[in-house]
Parts: sequence; structure tokens; C-alpha cells
Amino acid sequence: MFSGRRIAVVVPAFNEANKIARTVRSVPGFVDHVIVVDDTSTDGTARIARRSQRRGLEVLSHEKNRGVGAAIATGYARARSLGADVAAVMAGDSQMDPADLAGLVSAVVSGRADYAKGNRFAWPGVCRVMPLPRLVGNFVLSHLTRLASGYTHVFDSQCGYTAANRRALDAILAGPVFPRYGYPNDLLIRLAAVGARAVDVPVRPVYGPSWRSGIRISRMLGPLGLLLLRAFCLRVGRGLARRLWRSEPLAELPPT
Ligand SMILES: Nc1nc2c(ncn2[C@@H]2O[C@H](COP(=O)(O)OP(=O)(O)OP(=O)(O)O)[C@@H](O)[C@H]2O)c(=O)[nH]1
Ligand SMILES: [Mg+2]
Repeated sequence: MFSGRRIAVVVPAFNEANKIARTVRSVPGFVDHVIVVDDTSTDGTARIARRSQRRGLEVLSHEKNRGVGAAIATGYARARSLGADVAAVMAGDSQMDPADLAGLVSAVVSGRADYAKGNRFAWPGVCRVMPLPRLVGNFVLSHLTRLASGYTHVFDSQCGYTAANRRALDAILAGPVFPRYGYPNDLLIRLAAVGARAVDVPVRPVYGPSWRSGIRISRMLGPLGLLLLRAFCLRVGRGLARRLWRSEPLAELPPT
């Protein structure tokens, strides 16, 4: 419990046999439920996760690989059914510093936000830690996501370290989540569309010597580009429609 609220952490994991036990054990003690969502890993990730000693641990498995976004949606649904007031996400690859979780959860529990997300760019020294291609990619996608969502105050759109309250969970689970790596952008777009309050919380970027990523940029860019373009057009279209709807009728011309 955190300030009297029930907290769940969703851990998406795909072929993380080397890191999953460490990740599960590192989840802070105030977390009531740890929900690992495996996706047909072939290296025993689910088995190792199940053996990890952690109060409130559950391991769910998809029957076929559905992607990290779909895994998080499965975890969110389970957190909601367990009665969690806040559901956070921590990746199964130990790239999220457990010391930052309290800050994210606190932003939501205090009522300041419906959705708190990590911002690694607010961390001093990020340029020394984050690899250059990630710095550039995250920077560009963050600006495009600002344009697409209208959340001009949030940055580091690709950071998956987040905490969501029940209002945000309901909005996210109201429709299918973008199943693969574009899911953080999809969530921000959908939360902005329902007027949810999102805030950035500085978190430490973690890229250890054994860092490896499942992201294939070339495969991700097409679907993510379309998602962002569509959201941008819809947002501009909605704004224009609102303006036209509200505009005063033209003043009658004086008789000639
Ligand atoms: N359940 C599930 N988890 C996945 C899948 N793909 C990736 N993940 C997990 O999602 C987390 C983040 O994936 P990464 O590929 O490391 O991507 P990232 O950390 O956002 O980005 P990097 O900066 O490139 O490391 C890790 O814990 C992965 O194991 C998937 O298809 N299913
Ligand atoms: Mg990673």
C-alpha cells in the first residue's frame, strides 16, 4: 500500500530469463501486486519469474506473442480486477530504477495526475548514459507525439515507466491498445483525447553493459508514423469542428 492505496506493477517480459528474477525482486515493498506478463518466451522467462520469491506475484502468459502493448493491456486489466488504485509499469529488463517508482506513484496518489510518466531527459547527464540513436529517436518522437496528442507539456514519449489511476486505466482499456512498440504514444494520444491529466516525473535512464533491445526501428516506424499522423489529423479536425460549431452566426447585412 502507498498512502492507503493499493498498488500494482505490471512487468511485460519477453525472453528476459537473465533479468526477470532481479527485476521482480527489485520491486519496492509498498507494491501489493506484481503482474508479470510473458509472451511465449523461449528461454524460460515465465518459469524463472514464477520461482521468484515475491509477495503478491502473478505470472500471466499469452498463448502466442502479441507484443509489449498488448501485454501491458493484459496486466492493466488484471490490476483493475484485483482492485488496484494505481497500476505502474516496470519493464522486465531491469531498465527502470526501482528508486523512481515512489515518485511516479506519488504524482498519481496525490491527485496531481491521472497518468504519470518517466522523463529521462529531465535527468542530469542523460546524454552520457543514453545511446545516441536512442537520444535522437526519442527526441524526435517526443516532439511528434506532442503534436499528435496535444500534450505539449510532456516529453520522452517512449519512456515506458508509468503509473496510472483507475480513471486512466478505464480510458486505456476502453479500446484495443496499440499492440507493439508504439503503445506509449497510443496511450498518450488516447489519454489526451479524454482530458486525462498527464505529468512527467524525472527518472534515471538505465543502459547497462548488457543492454539489448527488441526494438526494430525499421519495422516500428511505419505503423507508428501512421498512428501519429492519424492522431494529428483527428485532433486538428476536432479543433476546427469545435471552432466552427461555436462561431457566431454572421451578422445580418444592413438593408441597402
Ligand atoms: N510480454 C511482452 N513483453 C515484451 C515484448 N517485447 C518486449 N517486451 C518487454 O518490454 C520491455 C521493454 O522492451 P525493450 O525491447 O527493452 O524496449 P525498451 O526498453 O522500451 O527500449 P530500449 O531503450 O531499446 O531498451 C522488456 O521488458 C521486454 O522484455 C513482447 O512482445 N511481449
Ligand atoms: Mg529495454
